[in-house]
Amino acid sequence: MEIKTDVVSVKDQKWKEFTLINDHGMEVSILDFGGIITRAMTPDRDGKLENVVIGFNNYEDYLDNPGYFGALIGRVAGRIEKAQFELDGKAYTLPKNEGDHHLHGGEPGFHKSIWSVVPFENKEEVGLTLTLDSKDGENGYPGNLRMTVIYTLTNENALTIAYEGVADQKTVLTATNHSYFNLSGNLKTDIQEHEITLDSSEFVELDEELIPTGSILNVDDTVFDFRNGRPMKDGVSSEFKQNLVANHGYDHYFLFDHTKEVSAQVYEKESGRELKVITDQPGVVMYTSNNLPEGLKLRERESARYLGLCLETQASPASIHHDGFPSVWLDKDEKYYAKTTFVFGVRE
Ligand code: G6D
Repeated sequence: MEIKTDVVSVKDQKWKEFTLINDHGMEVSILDFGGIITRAMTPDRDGKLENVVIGFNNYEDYLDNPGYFGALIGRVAGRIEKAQFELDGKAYTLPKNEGDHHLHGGEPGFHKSIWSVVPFENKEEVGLTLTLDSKDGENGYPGNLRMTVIYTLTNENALTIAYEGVADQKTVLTATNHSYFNLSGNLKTDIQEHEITLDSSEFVELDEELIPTGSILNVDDTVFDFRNGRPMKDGVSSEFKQNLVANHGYDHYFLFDHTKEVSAQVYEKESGRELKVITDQPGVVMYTSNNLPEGLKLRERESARYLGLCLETQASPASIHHDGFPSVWLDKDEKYYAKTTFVFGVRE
């Protein structure tokens, strides 16, 4: 096990990039800026190590990062309708950073903050403990919040992301990581042939602005039924309204049935790579990069639609305005805790 540390100069800033390396050669590189996963090298069925996440070639591009590549997201991942909510009789207004709504914690959010990083290492695992203090009123959110995120890489090629948060006032919080996975290796192909399996029989209906309508729909007899595996391309060709509002793909919160240990699984048959997601979260936003800006300079090529699969495990911001959704409310001094493990394997 090894941790390499590099200093990256970006304009007048100096960021640190930590590369976690296990005994089988798997590598994950993470910045103190936004806790961004810039690269993840995993083996294909022949043992060839290739990158399986979208990342910029030029680190300066993470200053903009319109797709939130690889970043920690918060305080609230997803959209808060009309950028407002009421808490204990007081109205809170957040920045409207996407139309009339608030997306992914606003700017600078978790994804553009410098986190304090402490590496750790033992013979079974290597990792980083990241901490961030978000002040009361930052981006309109109530409460002084102390966030801790622990990235851990094991010799089972598992990357665990554990989140902890506590605030001195009641607030809202659901954090995630916004990596775009592409198991073909070095972005050789897009993700349309990736086979996806989700332990989920329900998903959240969206309106034309991608805002939850308050309805939860059943996946039966739709291309949202991933219980027995389905190629992502089914959502691209579908004429189902929910695929059309997402601009010919998926951008939806799936509620897990919790009938299996593995809540989500992705398989890419050419490389043999398989990704299993094990999480304590009630659901996941699966985004198939339908709106990925084209022409961005990535490590291996220019960006294009459908180049990465986001599996943003989290609770649902719809719970702010509707009953019956996995809650994002956090009481004063209550410990927020979330944990998701991404296990990178191969099928022969
Ligand atoms: C688009 O609608 C999608 C979001 O789900 C995604 O997180 C973002 O791009 C990066 O706004």
